Amino acid sequence: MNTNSFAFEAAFGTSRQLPPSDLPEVAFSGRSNVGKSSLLNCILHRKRLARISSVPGKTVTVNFFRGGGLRLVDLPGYGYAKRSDSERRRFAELMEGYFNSRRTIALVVQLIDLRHPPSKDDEQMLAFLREKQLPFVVVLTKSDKLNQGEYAAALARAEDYFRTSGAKRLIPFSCVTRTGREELLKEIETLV
Ligand SMILES: Nc1nc2c(ncn2[C@@H]2O[C@H](COP(=O)(O)OP(=O)(O)OP(=O)(O)O)[C@@H](O)[C@H]2O)c(=O)[nH]1
Ligand SMILES: [Mg+2]
Repeated sequence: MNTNSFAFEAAFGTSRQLPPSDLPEVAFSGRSNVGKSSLLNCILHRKRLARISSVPGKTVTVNFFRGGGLRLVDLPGYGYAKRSDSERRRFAELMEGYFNSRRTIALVVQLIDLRHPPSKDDEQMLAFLREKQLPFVVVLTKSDKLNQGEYAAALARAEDYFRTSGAKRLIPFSCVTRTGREELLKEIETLV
């Protein structure tokens, strides 16, 4: 897959604006600040294609990146406590609208911070993916933040937790060391 061919396509703030899905889509989902936009930049070898921030709640629209016969979809993160009620409602509407609008979702990449057990919101999202029978992989982010011993323990805990989750694959990942990049790209390439 030629990752240089990807370019920003469009951003949508409400689900009604979403155009019909005319390409297989890979959606990146996860808690706010887990590293979705960073991961997109990392796999596409681009520094600032998707905007990132150390402050949670950076991505507030559904963002489409198109290339290689695919569309990569950067979703706003869930579980950010400091959002207003109206923003929270708009987000819920946007996410539900995205997943319920009969799109060709070839794969959901569900991001979970390797350092922490899945949150209530993560569990809800995983249940939703199973219920909708969407194919998904779990990417365990920020693996560079753990030392060897912590890494081994966290991975063992995650393998145990996700064994029965329905995930096709569990991929430890870091956008600092690029761990997991090739494995995730391979998984995406098999879709086209
Ligand atoms: N050390 C380390 N930091 C990371 C990694 N991935 C992301 N980060 C940092 O985590 C913060 C959040 O990253 P984003 O990519 O903006 O997270 P997001 O999931 O897109 O967040 P929202 O847009 O709010 O949903 C930034 O400060 C990143 O630099 C990683 O693999 N390792
Ligand atoms: Mg983001």
